Amino acid sequence: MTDMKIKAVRARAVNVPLQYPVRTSVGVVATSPLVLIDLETDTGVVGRSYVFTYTPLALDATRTLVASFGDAIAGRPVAPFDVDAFFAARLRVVGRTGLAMMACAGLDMALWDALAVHRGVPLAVLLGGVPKQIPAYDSHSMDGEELGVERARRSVAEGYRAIKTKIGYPTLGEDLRIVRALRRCIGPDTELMVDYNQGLSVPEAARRIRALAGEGVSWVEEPTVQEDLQGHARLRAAGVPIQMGENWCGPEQMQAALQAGACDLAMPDAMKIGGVTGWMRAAALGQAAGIPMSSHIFQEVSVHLLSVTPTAHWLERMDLAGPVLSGGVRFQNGLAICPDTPGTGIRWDEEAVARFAA
Ligand code: SMN
Ligand code: MG
Repeated sequence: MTDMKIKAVRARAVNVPLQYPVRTSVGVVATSPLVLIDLETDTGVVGRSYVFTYTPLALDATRTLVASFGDAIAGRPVAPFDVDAFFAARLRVVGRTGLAMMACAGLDMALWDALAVHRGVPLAVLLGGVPKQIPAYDSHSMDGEELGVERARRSVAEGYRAIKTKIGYPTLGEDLRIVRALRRCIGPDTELMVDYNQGLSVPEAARRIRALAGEGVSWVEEPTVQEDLQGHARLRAAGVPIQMGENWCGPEQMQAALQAGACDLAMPDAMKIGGVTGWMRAAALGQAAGIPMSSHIFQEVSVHLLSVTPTAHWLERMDLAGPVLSGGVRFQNGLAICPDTPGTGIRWDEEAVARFAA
């Protein structure tokens, strides 16, 4: 019988400023809308996590979902697999997708944090591993040449050995100009990844990727709409490794993509894949397929998850919650340092939470 029960869930909405807006070829994420979750247990331990809603338009609805789903599990054991099965059943008819999956994943991450805190160990240790130092790439945006080069120069100076930029400018010529300017700045030994954020048609993506094939780009991410698995599979022949996964809703969608041969590399999102529980199931798929597996945002939880992922590849460094966190992940010489404190290490800066309350 588990010795810890869920007592109550608190869900708070904040809209956090970003040092750099996340500019993509399909829109701009100007601020970081987050639902902060405090999962209180009957032992006094509190599990913490957050959900990123991409747009403030989804913030209030997601907060409401987290709060109502939290009410539905009050009194149950702090047992993430049990809670996962509960929501899989209760949301079967409506479909555990979109905001509902995000809310469930947020609660899952908080449950795992509570378990680890209760046992006084880092999440990576609770999962059976040891806190590791994970190679991290610095993730930038469609910054244009001047800001793009300035950010790249700073990242290399800070010790990053890989950076990602977002492209999908109006013309292929602009994409190539940016990539070549960044390459001149970072030199031949720093990896360069590009992210199209689903912005191209398959024929246009094939044209652009073939042109990029000579530029030493390490991966092309989400070149076309992420639901088009056959399209992604065809683009693998264009000459640059295809990366995708941040939009897979649950491990089942990862399985479908792998079966379709959609990608050379995988990067599930700790939230959309279903939290810690979803990630661990995805990590098993990644191991069976022998596919390198990187993280997508959620750097605080992902550094623990990649510490126990058999095909761990890169951790994405993109700080979406830092202004409301006290502490967080430390980066040194291009490595994400997994904390050896209990839980995930997520702790709120309550003054900032109040300041950015939505
Ligand atoms: C991304 C897009 C929108 C918000 C955060 C991150 C991007 C990525 O697709 O891979 O970093
Ligand atoms: Mg991406």
